[in-house]
Amino acid sequence: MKKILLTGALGQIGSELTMKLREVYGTDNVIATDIRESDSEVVKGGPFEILDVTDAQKMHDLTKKHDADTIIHLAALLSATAEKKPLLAWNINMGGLVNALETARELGCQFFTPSSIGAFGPSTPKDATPQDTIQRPTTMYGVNKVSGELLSDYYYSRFGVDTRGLRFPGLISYVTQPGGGTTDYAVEIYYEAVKKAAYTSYIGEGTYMDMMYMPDALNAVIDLMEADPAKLKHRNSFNVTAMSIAPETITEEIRKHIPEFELSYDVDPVRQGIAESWPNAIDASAASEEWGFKAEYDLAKMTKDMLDKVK
Ligand code: VAH
Repeated sequence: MKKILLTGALGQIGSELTMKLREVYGTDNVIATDIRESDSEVVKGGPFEILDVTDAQKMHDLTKKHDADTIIHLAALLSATAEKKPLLAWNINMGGLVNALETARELGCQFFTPSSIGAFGPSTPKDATPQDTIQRPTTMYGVNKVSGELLSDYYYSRFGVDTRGLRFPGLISYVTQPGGGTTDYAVEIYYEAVKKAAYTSYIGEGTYMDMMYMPDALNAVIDLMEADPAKLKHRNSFNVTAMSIAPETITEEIRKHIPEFELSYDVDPVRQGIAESWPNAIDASAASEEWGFKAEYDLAKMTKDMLDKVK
Protein backbone atom coordinates (compact mmCIF):
# COMPACT_ATOMS: atom_id res chain seq x y z
CA MET A 1 0.00 0.00 0.00
CA LYS A 2 1.25 3.46 -0.92
CA LYS A 3 2.44 5.76 1.86
CA ILE A 4 2.30 9.34 0.55
CA LEU A 5 3.90 12.53 1.87
CA LEU A 6 2.22 15.60 0.33
CA THR A 7 3.54 19.18 0.48
CA GLY A 8 1.36 22.26 0.10
CA ALA A 9 -1.57 20.31 1.59
CA LEU A 10 -3.54 23.45 2.53
CA GLY A 11 -3.42 24.97 -0.97
CA GLN A 12 -6.11 24.90 -3.68
CA ILE A 13 -5.04 21.48 -5.05
CA GLY A 14 -3.57 20.08 -1.82
CA SER A 15 -6.67 20.62 0.32
CA GLU A 16 -8.73 18.41 -2.01
CA LEU A 17 -6.06 15.99 -3.19
CA THR A 18 -5.19 15.10 0.44
CA MET A 19 -8.81 14.15 1.16
CA LYS A 20 -9.15 12.18 -2.10
CA LEU A 21 -5.89 10.28 -1.51
CA ARG A 22 -6.98 9.44 2.06
CA GLU A 23 -10.23 8.02 0.63
CA VAL A 24 -8.33 5.92 -1.93
CA TYR A 25 -5.25 4.82 0.04
CA GLY A 26 -6.41 5.11 3.66
CA THR A 27 -6.20 8.09 6.00
CA ASP A 28 -3.05 6.96 7.84
CA ASN A 29 -1.21 6.47 4.53
CA VAL A 30 -1.37 10.14 3.55
CA ILE A 31 0.81 12.53 5.55
CA ALA A 32 -0.23 16.10 4.79
CA THR A 33 2.33 18.86 5.29
CA ASP A 34 2.25 22.62 4.94
CA ILE A 35 4.15 25.62 6.24
CA ARG A 36 1.35 26.41 8.74
CA GLU A 37 -1.48 24.68 10.60
CA SER A 38 -5.17 25.34 10.08
CA ASP A 39 -8.41 23.97 11.53
CA SER A 40 -9.27 22.25 8.25
CA GLU A 41 -10.16 18.57 7.82
CA VAL A 42 -6.73 18.10 6.20
CA VAL A 43 -5.12 18.82 9.59
CA LYS A 44 -7.76 17.40 11.92
CA GLY A 45 -8.70 14.33 9.83
CA GLY A 46 -5.33 12.60 9.45
CA PRO A 47 -1.51 12.77 9.83
CA PHE A 48 -0.26 16.36 9.52
CA GLU A 49 3.22 17.88 9.88
CA ILE A 50 4.52 21.43 9.62
CA LEU A 51 7.05 21.59 6.76
CA ASP A 52 8.78 24.50 5.07
CA VAL A 53 9.85 22.89 1.76
CA THR A 54 13.02 25.00 1.68
CA ASP A 55 14.19 22.98 4.75
CA ALA A 56 15.91 20.02 3.05
CA GLN A 57 16.74 18.19 6.28
CA LYS A 58 13.18 18.35 7.63
CA MET A 59 11.80 17.16 4.26
CA HIS A 60 14.12 14.17 4.40
CA ASP A 61 13.47 13.46 8.11
CA LEU A 62 9.65 13.58 7.81
CA THR A 63 9.67 11.33 4.73
CA LYS A 64 11.88 8.85 6.58
CA LYS A 65 9.92 9.12 9.87
CA HIS A 66 6.68 8.19 8.07
CA ASP A 67 8.35 5.66 5.79
CA ALA A 68 6.71 7.33 2.77
CA ASP A 69 7.25 5.69 -0.63
CA THR A 70 5.60 8.49 -2.63
CA ILE A 71 6.14 12.26 -2.58
CA ILE A 72 3.50 14.59 -4.05
CA HIS A 73 5.12 18.02 -4.11
CA LEU A 74 2.60 20.84 -4.54
CA ALA A 75 4.02 23.71 -2.46
CA ALA A 76 4.72 26.67 -4.75
CA LEU A 77 4.00 30.34 -5.40
CA LEU A 78 1.62 30.79 -8.35
CA SER A 79 2.09 32.98 -11.42
CA ALA A 80 0.85 36.40 -10.31
CA THR A 81 2.56 36.24 -6.91
CA ALA A 82 5.76 35.02 -8.59
CA GLU A 83 5.74 38.14 -10.82
CA LYS A 84 5.50 40.35 -7.72
CA LYS A 85 8.32 38.49 -5.90
CA PRO A 86 10.38 36.71 -8.58
CA LEU A 87 13.41 35.90 -6.41
CA LEU A 88 11.28 34.54 -3.56
CA ALA A 89 9.39 32.48 -6.15
CA TRP A 90 12.67 31.08 -7.50
CA ASN A 91 13.87 30.18 -3.98
CA ILE A 92 10.61 28.48 -2.95
CA ASN A 93 9.59 26.94 -6.28
CA MET A 94 13.06 25.65 -7.25
CA GLY A 95 14.58 25.24 -3.77
CA GLY A 96 11.56 23.28 -2.63
CA LEU A 97 11.55 21.15 -5.77
CA VAL A 98 15.24 20.24 -5.51
CA ASN A 99 14.75 19.25 -1.85
CA ALA A 100 11.75 17.08 -2.75
CA LEU A 101 13.57 15.42 -5.68
CA GLU A 102 16.68 14.79 -3.56
CA THR A 103 14.55 13.23 -0.81
CA ALA A 104 12.81 11.03 -3.40
CA ARG A 105 16.20 9.98 -4.77
CA GLU A 106 17.73 9.25 -1.34
CA LEU A 107 14.69 7.32 -0.03
CA GLY A 108 13.54 5.66 -3.29
CA CYS A 109 10.16 7.39 -3.51
CA GLN A 110 7.84 7.71 -6.53
CA PHE A 111 7.45 11.43 -7.29
CA PHE A 112 4.76 13.81 -8.59
CA THR A 113 4.87 17.56 -9.03
CA PRO A 114 2.56 19.71 -11.18
CA SER A 115 3.69 21.76 -14.12
CA SER A 116 1.32 24.17 -15.82
CA ILE A 117 0.20 25.70 -19.10
CA GLY A 118 2.38 28.47 -17.67
CA ALA A 119 5.36 26.41 -18.90
CA PHE A 120 4.55 27.70 -22.41
CA GLY A 121 5.33 31.20 -23.71
CA PRO A 122 4.42 33.68 -26.48
CA SER A 123 6.38 31.71 -29.14
CA THR A 124 4.51 28.47 -28.34
CA PRO A 125 1.75 27.54 -30.86
CA LYS A 126 -1.39 28.93 -29.19
CA ASP A 127 -4.01 26.48 -30.48
CA ALA A 128 -3.86 22.68 -30.21
CA THR A 129 -0.56 23.27 -28.38
CA PRO A 130 1.39 20.02 -28.84
CA GLN A 131 2.78 17.86 -26.03
CA ASP A 132 6.30 18.43 -27.42
CA THR A 133 6.82 22.02 -28.57
CA ILE A 134 8.81 25.19 -27.92
CA GLN A 135 8.73 26.38 -24.30
CA ARG A 136 10.10 29.94 -23.80
CA PRO A 137 7.90 31.30 -20.98
CA THR A 138 8.30 34.98 -20.10
CA THR A 139 7.21 34.72 -16.44
CA MET A 140 9.21 33.61 -13.40
CA TYR A 141 6.49 31.02 -12.72
CA GLY A 142 6.90 29.68 -16.27
CA VAL A 143 10.69 29.58 -15.89
CA ASN A 144 10.16 27.61 -12.65
CA LYS A 145 7.76 25.19 -14.38
CA VAL A 146 9.97 24.52 -17.41
CA SER A 147 12.99 24.10 -15.13
CA GLY A 148 10.93 21.78 -12.94
CA GLU A 149 9.95 19.64 -15.94
CA LEU A 150 13.57 19.36 -17.07
CA LEU A 151 14.85 18.67 -13.56
CA SER A 152 12.21 15.97 -12.94
CA ASP A 153 13.06 14.29 -16.28
CA TYR A 154 16.76 14.47 -15.28
CA TYR A 155 16.08 12.73 -11.95
CA TYR A 156 14.30 10.00 -13.90
CA SER A 157 16.98 9.49 -16.58
CA ARG A 158 20.06 10.08 -14.36
CA PHE A 159 18.95 8.53 -11.04
CA GLY A 160 15.98 6.32 -11.97
CA VAL A 161 13.52 8.25 -9.77
CA ASP A 162 9.97 7.47 -10.97
CA THR A 163 9.02 11.13 -11.58
CA ARG A 164 5.70 12.03 -13.24
CA GLY A 165 3.94 15.37 -13.79
CA LEU A 166 0.94 17.14 -15.31
CA ARG A 167 0.80 20.52 -17.03
CA PHE A 168 -2.34 21.71 -15.25
CA PRO A 169 -4.61 24.31 -16.85
CA GLY A 170 -6.47 26.75 -14.61
CA LEU A 171 -8.22 24.68 -11.93
CA ILE A 172 -11.71 25.54 -10.77
CA SER A 173 -12.82 24.41 -7.32
CA TYR A 174 -15.02 25.40 -4.36
CA VAL A 175 -13.20 23.98 -1.32
CA THR A 176 -10.16 26.26 -1.10
CA GLN A 177 -9.94 29.39 -3.20
CA PRO A 178 -6.67 29.72 -5.16
CA GLY A 179 -4.22 32.43 -4.17
CA GLY A 180 -2.02 34.48 -6.46
CA GLY A 181 -2.89 32.81 -9.74
CA THR A 182 -3.78 34.30 -13.11
CA THR A 183 -6.72 31.94 -13.66
CA ASP A 184 -8.26 32.67 -10.24
CA TYR A 185 -10.91 34.85 -11.97
CA ALA A 186 -12.58 31.64 -13.20
CA VAL A 187 -13.15 30.63 -9.56
CA GLU A 188 -14.06 34.10 -8.23
CA ILE A 189 -16.73 34.57 -10.92
CA TYR A 190 -18.83 31.70 -9.48
CA TYR A 191 -18.62 33.01 -5.91
CA GLU A 192 -19.56 36.54 -7.03
CA ALA A 193 -22.36 35.22 -9.24
CA VAL A 194 -23.99 33.58 -6.22
CA LYS A 195 -23.26 36.49 -3.84
CA LYS A 196 -23.97 39.53 -6.05
CA ALA A 197 -25.09 38.26 -9.48
CA ALA A 198 -22.24 40.39 -10.83
CA TYR A 199 -18.48 40.11 -11.36
CA THR A 200 -15.76 42.46 -12.56
CA SER A 201 -13.13 40.43 -14.42
CA TYR A 202 -9.44 41.36 -14.30
CA ILE A 203 -8.94 39.21 -17.41
CA GLY A 204 -10.19 40.85 -20.64
CA GLU A 205 -12.94 39.72 -23.03
CA GLY A 206 -11.83 37.14 -25.59
CA THR A 207 -8.89 35.90 -23.50
CA TYR A 208 -9.07 32.12 -23.84
CA MET A 209 -7.24 29.81 -21.43
CA ASP A 210 -7.42 26.09 -20.71
CA MET A 211 -9.35 25.16 -17.57
CA MET A 212 -10.40 22.01 -15.71
CA TYR A 213 -12.71 21.21 -12.80
CA MET A 214 -10.88 20.01 -9.67
CA PRO A 215 -12.44 16.49 -9.58
CA ASP A 216 -10.89 15.82 -13.01
CA ALA A 217 -7.52 17.12 -11.80
CA LEU A 218 -7.54 14.84 -8.75
CA ASN A 219 -8.38 11.77 -10.87
CA ALA A 220 -5.66 12.71 -13.36
CA VAL A 221 -2.99 12.71 -10.60
CA ILE A 222 -4.07 9.29 -9.32
CA ASP A 223 -4.47 7.77 -12.81
CA LEU A 224 -1.03 9.04 -13.88
CA MET A 225 0.67 7.79 -10.70
CA GLU A 226 -0.99 4.36 -11.06
CA ALA A 227 -0.25 4.12 -14.81
CA ASP A 228 1.93 1.29 -16.16
CA PRO A 229 5.39 2.90 -16.51
CA ALA A 230 6.06 0.81 -19.64
CA LYS A 231 3.31 2.76 -21.41
CA LEU A 232 4.73 6.22 -20.59
CA LYS A 233 6.59 7.86 -23.47
CA HIS A 234 6.52 11.16 -21.57
CA ARG A 235 6.88 11.91 -17.88
CA ASN A 236 7.33 15.58 -17.09
CA SER A 237 4.92 16.80 -17.91
CA PHE A 238 1.68 15.77 -19.64
CA ASN A 239 -0.68 18.35 -21.19
CA VAL A 240 -4.12 17.92 -19.60
CA THR A 241 -7.20 20.09 -20.13
CA ALA A 242 -11.02 19.90 -20.17
CA MET A 243 -12.06 23.15 -21.85
CA SER A 244 -10.83 26.42 -23.33
CA ILE A 245 -12.86 29.33 -21.97
CA ALA A 246 -12.92 33.11 -21.68
CA PRO A 247 -14.81 35.38 -19.21
CA GLU A 248 -17.73 35.80 -21.60
CA THR A 249 -18.14 32.07 -22.19
CA ILE A 250 -18.37 31.38 -18.46
CA THR A 251 -20.86 34.26 -18.20
CA GLU A 252 -23.08 32.75 -20.90
CA GLU A 253 -23.21 29.46 -18.98
CA ILE A 254 -23.84 31.13 -15.59
CA ARG A 255 -26.75 33.08 -17.10
CA LYS A 256 -28.52 29.77 -17.79
CA HIS A 257 -28.82 29.49 -13.98
CA ILE A 258 -28.70 33.18 -12.91
CA PRO A 259 -30.21 35.11 -15.84
CA GLU A 260 -29.60 38.51 -14.23
CA PHE A 261 -25.84 37.88 -13.86
CA GLU A 262 -23.82 40.91 -15.04
CA LEU A 263 -20.15 40.76 -16.16
CA SER A 264 -17.93 43.85 -16.35
CA TYR A 265 -14.17 44.29 -16.96
CA ASP A 266 -11.38 46.06 -15.10
CA VAL A 267 -8.34 44.49 -16.77
CA ASP A 268 -5.21 44.00 -14.66
CA PRO A 269 -2.32 44.56 -17.10
CA VAL A 270 0.05 42.19 -15.26
CA ARG A 271 -2.27 39.20 -15.12
CA GLN A 272 -3.64 39.99 -18.60
CA GLY A 273 -0.06 39.98 -19.88
CA ILE A 274 0.59 36.61 -18.24
CA ALA A 275 -2.65 35.16 -19.68
CA GLU A 276 -1.81 36.40 -23.18
CA SER A 277 1.59 34.70 -23.03
CA TRP A 278 -0.10 31.33 -22.43
CA PRO A 279 -1.83 29.09 -25.04
CA ASN A 280 -5.52 29.39 -25.89
CA ALA A 281 -6.10 25.62 -26.05
CA ILE A 282 -3.62 22.78 -25.58
CA ASP A 283 -3.70 19.26 -27.03
CA ALA A 284 -4.00 16.48 -24.41
CA SER A 285 -3.83 13.48 -26.77
CA ALA A 286 -0.52 12.17 -25.35
CA ALA A 287 -2.11 11.87 -21.87
CA SER A 288 -5.15 10.11 -23.35
CA GLU A 289 -3.02 7.70 -25.41
CA GLU A 290 -0.37 6.89 -22.78
CA TRP A 291 -2.49 6.55 -19.60
CA GLY A 292 -6.15 7.04 -20.56
CA PHE A 293 -6.71 10.64 -19.45
CA LYS A 294 -10.34 11.75 -19.90
CA ALA A 295 -12.02 14.78 -18.33
CA GLU A 296 -15.60 14.17 -17.11
CA TYR A 297 -16.63 17.81 -16.63
CA ASP A 298 -17.28 20.26 -19.46
CA LEU A 299 -18.25 23.93 -18.89
CA ALA A 300 -21.98 23.18 -18.55
CA LYS A 301 -21.56 20.32 -16.07
CA MET A 302 -18.90 22.21 -14.07
CA THR A 303 -21.00 25.40 -13.89
CA LYS A 304 -24.04 23.55 -12.56
CA ASP A 305 -21.95 21.78 -9.91
CA MET A 306 -19.97 24.91 -8.92
CA LEU A 307 -23.11 27.03 -8.48
CA ASP A 308 -24.84 24.26 -6.47
CA LYS A 309 -21.81 23.81 -4.21
CA VAL A 310 -21.02 27.54 -3.75
CA LYS A 311 -24.68 28.21 -2.84
C1 VAH B 1 -1.91 30.20 -11.96
N1 VAH B 1 -3.64 28.60 -11.28
O1 VAH B 1 -2.83 30.89 -12.38
C2 VAH B 1 -2.24 28.71 -11.68
C3 VAH B 1 -2.02 27.86 -12.91
C4 VAH B 1 -2.45 27.61 -15.35
C5 VAH B 1 -2.65 28.44 -14.16
O2 VAH B 1 -0.70 27.57 -13.12
O3 VAH B 1 -0.80 30.61 -11.78
